Amino acid sequence: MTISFAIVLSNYLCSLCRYIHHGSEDTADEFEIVASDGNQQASQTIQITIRPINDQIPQLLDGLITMVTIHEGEEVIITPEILSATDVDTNDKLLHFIVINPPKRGILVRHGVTTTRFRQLDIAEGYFKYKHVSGETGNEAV
Ligand SMILES: [Ca+2]
Repeated sequence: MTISFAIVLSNYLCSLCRYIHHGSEDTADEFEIVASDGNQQASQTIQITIRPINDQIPQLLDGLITMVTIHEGEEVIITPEILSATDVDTNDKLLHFIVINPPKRGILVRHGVTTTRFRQLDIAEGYFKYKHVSGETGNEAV
């Protein structure tokens, strides 16, 4: 852990003292100083509480299933093994997904309603599905 702590001394007076957080996800820090008159010393620990901000990008998990096979007219529950993400500064269950390229031969359903937006919690609870609705597909996968 690197802490940037700048002290500018001018005529033995601290005219500019700053604590600069290095951007980690740690929420607490501290440093100790000593005041001295040249003969005696008194020490003090300064504790810093760092309020986290949402500045990290969500990441899709490695090893997700990228192909699912169903029969015509069937539906499949999208499970966490198919779609799951994590974010170091957000509760993973509260992550939102937005479909930017919807399926052409089916619909995405959340809690029984067609949608293009859902939460990871919907996936965890089994409320997000793909449903095939376009009829005959022939022998080729779609
Ligand atoms: Ca984030």
